[in-house]
Parts: sequence; C-alpha cells; structure tokens
Amino acid sequence: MARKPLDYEELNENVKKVRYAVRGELYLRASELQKEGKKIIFTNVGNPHALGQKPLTFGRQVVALCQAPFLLDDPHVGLMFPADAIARAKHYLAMTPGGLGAYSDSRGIPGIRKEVADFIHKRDGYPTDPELIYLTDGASKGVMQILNTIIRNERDGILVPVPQYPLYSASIALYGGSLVPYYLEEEANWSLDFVNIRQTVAEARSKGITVRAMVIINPGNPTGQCLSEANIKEVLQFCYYENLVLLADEVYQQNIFQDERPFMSSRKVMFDMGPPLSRELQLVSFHTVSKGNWGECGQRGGYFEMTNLPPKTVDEIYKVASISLSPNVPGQIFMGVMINPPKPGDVSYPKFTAESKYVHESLRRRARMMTDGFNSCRNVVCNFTEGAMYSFPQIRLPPRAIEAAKRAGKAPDVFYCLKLLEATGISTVPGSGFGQKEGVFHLRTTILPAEEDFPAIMSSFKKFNDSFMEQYEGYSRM
Ligand code: DCS
Repeated sequence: MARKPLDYEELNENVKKVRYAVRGELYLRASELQKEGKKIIFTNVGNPHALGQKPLTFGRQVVALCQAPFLLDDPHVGLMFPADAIARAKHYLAMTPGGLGAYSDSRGIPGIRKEVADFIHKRDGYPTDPELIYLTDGASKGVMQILNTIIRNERDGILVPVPQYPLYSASIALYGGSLVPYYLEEEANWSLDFVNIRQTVAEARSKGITVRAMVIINPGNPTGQCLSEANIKEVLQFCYYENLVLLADEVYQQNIFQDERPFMSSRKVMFDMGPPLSRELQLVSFHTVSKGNWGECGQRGGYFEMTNLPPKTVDEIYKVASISLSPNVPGQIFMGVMINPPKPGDVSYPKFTAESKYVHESLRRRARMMTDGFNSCRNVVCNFTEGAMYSFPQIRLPPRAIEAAKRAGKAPDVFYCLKLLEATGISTVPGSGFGQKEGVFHLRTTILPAEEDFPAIMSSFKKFNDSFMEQYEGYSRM
C-alpha cells in the first residue's frame, strides 16, 4: 500500500532532522518519573515562574485591566489598582481600538514599537526608527523569521557559538541551512577566539559553504559569560570584513551578576565605532519579556530591531510576518511595560523597584551558590554564571563511566544526567544538547530553583556526584 503523506517516512526531512534537547530525553524521563510520584526539580528550562518566581505586580495590573476593560468603568477600580497602572492600561487600550481581542499590525502595535525605539535610544545613546522594530511572540519567533529570511539552501552557513542554545541549531536544520559551529573557549571564561573562528570560516568555505551570518548570545546561554566590549568590537569587525549579518541575541541583558562589565549592546558598540561599520554592517538584535527580572515566558512577548537593512528587505520581512497576521497582543503590552517601567515619582515605582531588586539579587546569590557548589564536587569544574540564568559545569567522567555509558547505549553525559535524575530528581540537560568539544562533557542546569531549596539541592547533587565518581573511578576515602 502507498504510504500516506503524513506517515513518518514521508515527512519533510528537515523536520525529522531537528533536535531540541531542552525538552528531549531527559525531560521526557523526568516527566515519566513525576507521573510515578517522584519529586522532580525541573531545571531544564529557563522558565522562572514555573519554579515559583512571582510576577512583577505592575505588568500584571496593566495587562489585567487591558484584558478586562470593563473594570476601568467600575467606580471601585481605584481601590484595586494604582493610578499609574490604570493610566497605563488606558494608554495601551487607546493604541488598540479593538482591544486585546483584535489582531494588531503584523509588525506589532505602532505605539509600542515607538516605545521600544525610545528604550533602545536611551539604552544605547543612538536613536532608531520604530519602522525597524518588529514585535514577536517571544524572541524565538523573531530568530526563526530572520534565519528563514537568510537561509536560501543547504550551502548557506550560519556561524553559531558552541555550546549554543538549540533554538539556533534546530531552526537552521528546519530551514535547511548549514550550521557552522565556532567553539567558545571554556578555559578563557567562554570567550571567543578569533584565530579559531577564522579557521572555522575558511574550512567551511573550502567545503563550498557560503557563510552569511554570525550569531552571538550575550550574556551566554548555556555558558553564562558576559562579553567584553573588546570582544564585541572584534565580532563586529569580523562580521564587517567577512560580509556577515550579525544576529545579536541579547535576551539576557538584564540578567547580569558581575559588576565589572555592565551590559553593552552590540548596536551601541557598533555605533560607538562609527563609520563605515555603523553605516554598513547589517545587525539584527533580539529581546524578550521571558527573561530579566520579569521572567514572563508564558506571555510570549519579544522584539527584533534591524540596523542597516535595506527598506526592500524590511518589507519582505513584513510580508512574511503578515502570514501570521499578528503577534500575540497581551505579549506586546508586556513588552511595552518591560521597556517602559514605572519611573521615580510614579505611585508604583517603590513597589516595582523593590520587587525587581529582590529577584535580581536573589538570582545573583543563586548564581554564586551554584558555581561554588559545583566547584566543590569531585571532577566538576564550573565557570561563574556572570549573566543569563544557567550553570554549565564540566563533568570529568572517568573512562569506566564512559564505557558503562557505551554499554547502556547512551552518550556519556546523557548517562550521567539520567543517573542524576533517578537518584536525586534533579532534571538537567546533557551538554551534548548544546554542543561541546569532542570528549568533554557538561550538563546545564538553571539557577532558578527557589533560593531556600539551594542548600538541599547542591548537597544532594554533591552526594550523587561524588558517589558516582567513586563508583567509576574506584576512589576510596581512606
Ligand atoms: N534566545 C536565547 C539565548 C534563549 O535562551 C531563549 C530562551 C530565547 C532566545 C527565546 O526565548 P523566548 O522565545 O521565550 O523569548 N531560552 C530557553 C532555554 O534555554 N530555557 O528556557 C527557554
């Protein structure tokens, strides 16, 4: 009998090629164990609210009023909501004549795109045009749309950091392009090494790949490094001379836990460098409401900003965005609130500041506790989480553990992470899901579990790890 179009064998090969480890084998096993009644600590996804983080009040007040505009006609509304939230809800509702139930412009509500432009101007010191800002359902949709626009065929290469967040590898596979990996230097705090990167590009070209774009993730996921201004300059120069569009994933710009290098956007560094780069280098930057102190992952708000793209290209991107009609409208309002939060003098300012600071400081403490905890374990070494919300320790697996994994038909890091899950309920993602150098093993965990649970989590990790190492190394404590 002829196979039917949606039989597995007949599917689009690109779809079958996609791998997305953040919700892969470990996650599935963790879900199974949870169903069987085991307590699971899900640290596989950077999903703060799922691990108990409370929403910042102001954003929820504004969106609640936008969702239920009849509350604004209630004479008691002022008892339930502060005046600035009421004013802000009215401000956004005035921008959306049909309210939250209507599609918006496919690029997002013009008034919010203007607010994003003001935010970028204030952040970088250089103005931008709202017409070059598109609102999206989280940053993911924007990244996918831009990759789709760039990739023409399997010979088009995209330089992606390794380890990387698998949105990139998965989307490049889906659109049928080629991922050109460049390795971050773990020993040099996950920085970029341009000698290696040049070599990587030369090798790709010698295989007939046209390298067209370079992705940077700053601060890094899963690696947690904050790039220095000097490193960003090198990236920009490299992209300019190699004729690459730079895709700057800056979704963790608010999650900075070191004090030496405040966040600098690639766009700012590029404008600081002046012409010819500032006039010619093509740059797309991404942001989201899912991260930062907000962590509003479920709201699906994001934007991308395009610098030095010709109007005809911007129009093509608009055309393709139009196929989806409209980004999610509540997500757009979250974006508006995030980039334009309460200001000094506003009624909600003290509460907003206290809540944001609490989240930020707690994450900073958790970043420290996690790094220190990992570094206290046998055969585990870990760079400090300078930014973002992950820890990516290297696990030095003894040869006997690697052999045992082989016998079990598992990659060594998957083997280790599965054992960790079974023993402790801690659900992580094996480093192979993000890419790592041959023969080197990692795991990724978020720094998001509740702060009060950290001592127990780290001590249960240590207990598991040290006994695992003892088992496979024949180590004995005399
Ligand atoms: N870029 C990076 C570097 C990310 O880490 C994520 C999400 C995104 C973009 C997309 O997020 P939104 O679509 O929600 O804006 N990070 C995933 C992760 O590694 N764990 O959780 C989600």
